[in-house]
Amino acid sequence: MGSLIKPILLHAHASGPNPIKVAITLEALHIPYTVKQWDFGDDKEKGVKGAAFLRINEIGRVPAIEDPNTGVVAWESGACMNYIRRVYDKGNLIGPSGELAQDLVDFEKWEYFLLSTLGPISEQATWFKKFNPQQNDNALERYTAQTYCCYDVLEGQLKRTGGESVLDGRVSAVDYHFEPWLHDYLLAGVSLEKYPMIKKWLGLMQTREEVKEAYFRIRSEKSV
Ligand SMILES: N[C@@H](CCC(=O)N[C@@H](CS)C(=O)NCC(=O)O)C(=O)O
Repeated sequence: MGSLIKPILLHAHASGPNPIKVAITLEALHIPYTVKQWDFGDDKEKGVKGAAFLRINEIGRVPAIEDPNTGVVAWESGACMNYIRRVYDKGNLIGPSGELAQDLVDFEKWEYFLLSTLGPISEQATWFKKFNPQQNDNALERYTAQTYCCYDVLEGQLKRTGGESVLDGRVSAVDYHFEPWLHDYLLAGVSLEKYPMIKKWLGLMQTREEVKEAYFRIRSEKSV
């Protein structure tokens, strides 16, 4: 499949969980892509908040993708991943495993749970743990507790699936959404001590080729 497709341009930053999710998705489907690394900040040419990048994504956040095969430009990791699945996953390798209404809802509810809850909450825990210039114990406690609530929910689901994948039966794009957020759990100052199924799942995810290759590309590749 890959050889007929022109490389998709993935706008990224070498750190942070969101571009990695898109890279894992592209790797899983063997879609060729190039990575353009941006700096955080407002440098006109190089920064995510600078004029050049704001023309691609007016919110000034990565990831974004540009697909020369269709002319589509997308931002928000969920929109990028769903676009890639709709256009390139014709064999449904990484989408919902069945066609029942419940299968589709299960897929979307875990996807939305990560995008709207676990991701933003653990991002706040990381902010108050590591980056907030003033110590704010109240905010740190709140977001740490909420991060653990999200982990409780994920641990419960992984107990039901045996810890091989978030949804029962096979690894899907839902796992690609979660992996980078759990991968970086230490940044949020939390522990996985009480979460054996998350640990098991994370270990399995990190042995997968699409995951290893995506980290290698995003972490090591220089700007195009
Ligand atoms: N909801 C967005 C979040 C994107 C996001 O926060 N990206 C981070 C990198 S992981 C970023 O670009 N931060 C730079 C900034 O906010 O200035 C998504 O899922 O794509």
